[in-house]
Amino acid sequence: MNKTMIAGTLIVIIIISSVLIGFSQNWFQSNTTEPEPTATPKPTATSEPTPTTTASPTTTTTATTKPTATTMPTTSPTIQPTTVDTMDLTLEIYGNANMDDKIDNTDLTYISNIIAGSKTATTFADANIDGVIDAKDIDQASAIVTGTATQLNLLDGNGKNITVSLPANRIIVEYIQNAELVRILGLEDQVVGIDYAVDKMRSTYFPNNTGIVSVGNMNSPDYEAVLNLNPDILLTFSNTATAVAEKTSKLPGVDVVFLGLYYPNVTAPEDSQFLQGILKAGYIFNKVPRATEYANWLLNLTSTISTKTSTLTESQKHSVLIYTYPYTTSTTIKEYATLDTLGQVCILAGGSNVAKSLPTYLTASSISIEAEKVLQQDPEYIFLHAVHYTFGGFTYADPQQGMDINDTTSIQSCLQQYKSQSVFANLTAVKNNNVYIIAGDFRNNAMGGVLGAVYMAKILYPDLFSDLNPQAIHQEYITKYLRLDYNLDTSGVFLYPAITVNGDTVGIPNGAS
Ligand SMILES: [Ca+2]
Ligand SMILES: [Ca+2]
Repeated sequence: MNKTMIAGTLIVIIIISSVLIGFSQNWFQSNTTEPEPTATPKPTATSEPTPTTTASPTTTTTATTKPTATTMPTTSPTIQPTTVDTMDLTLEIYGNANMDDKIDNTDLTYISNIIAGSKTATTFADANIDGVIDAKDIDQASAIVTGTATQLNLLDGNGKNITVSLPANRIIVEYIQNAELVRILGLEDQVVGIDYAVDKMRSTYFPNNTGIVSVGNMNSPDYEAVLNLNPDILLTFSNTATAVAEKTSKLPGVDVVFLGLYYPNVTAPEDSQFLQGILKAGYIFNKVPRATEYANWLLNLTSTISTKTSTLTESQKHSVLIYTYPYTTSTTIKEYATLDTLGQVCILAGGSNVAKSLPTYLTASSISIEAEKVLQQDPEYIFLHAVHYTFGGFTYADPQQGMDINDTTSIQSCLQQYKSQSVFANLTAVKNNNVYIIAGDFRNNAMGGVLGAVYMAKILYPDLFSDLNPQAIHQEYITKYLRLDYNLDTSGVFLYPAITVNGDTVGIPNGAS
């Protein structure tokens, strides 16, 4: 073969490999957080765009860095770092020349040393990404440190190079995670637009910002409405490079940013795009101390749980089935696996996922099996994850749960209905009343699965976690980080049946049943 043929062959191999890796890591699935209506036709089944499979070129952009959008399969909890500073995390912002978790004066020195020849150039040393490392990069890194940069060059949650113009004052947010993150960072008054799901929760999240405009469901936003708001930045929750590129092309002058909140990776924080996203948002919005404080709070909680659950032997672990609440009459269920937040939540909380015996457990977000096969798996605990408002623009009426719900009638009746099905009636979990419906918040809020792990750990191992109070942690999140006037003693349906902790009802309002 001549050189051209060899080069051509290599390119074909690289493209095919990229596509295969992409499929194996679900990079092309746009909708995995959403319950997927299957058997019975529902309005959403036809209105949801099918996951795109034509996204191959964009995956090559990740080749220059570590594969950030992936999650590292872990099957057992391991003891984890308690702060950003003590973990092996490289903040993916250009200017972070010494490749640690922040940009500070040590990076300015590092760039000087690279210019002087005493240090080797690093991936993020070229702060202004012009291809050379010189005094201009010191200027840019210095401007980042002082909060005066007019642009920020970074990798997004898919590992793709992006440039954000600063300051980013007018913000549009898509989906719950981004909405809560802007509250955590104190940016709620800068929000000018929201998607369908956040619009449904606007009185909860933005009680004082009445001028916010809904721009429609995030999968097919009203681009004209977006542009009319004259936003600086759109924090998208579309998790594929293709979808982000499409939004970018349709929104000239708007920085479309996927922070990576889709990928919490609570079992391996060093690889968590979610944590990266929080820190990156700190730099984009000039809120670095607050973002770091919040990331540390999450890490500390994760560490508290993993320190205990990592002591459990396999025989001490309770077996767990976790999947989406069955919104349809399908006889197939999709068990969450290691690439999904809830699969990771189960591992962190010390659960032994019954899906682990299935062939694709380590490489899938979820695995479909026939419901009747669950009898063979016979889990000790079942967790059914519910979603109220989808990012496809649909509201599931029942079971009603979440921050904007106080009445347990719907969730109670859904649980009874579930347990009465003949296919499940003989399961150990059903007979022992260990079936729980859990709120969308446990997966889709800005705690990135940590809240779900807190509740699940308490349910599975009440003795091991005797001093852990899920409601206290949940309330701390709402009061200290979301800064909302909201009391879990009187509001919200998050866990059904509720549990009792130190005589207090946890999961539903006091007095509800
Ligand atoms: Ca640094
Ligand atoms: Ca440069």
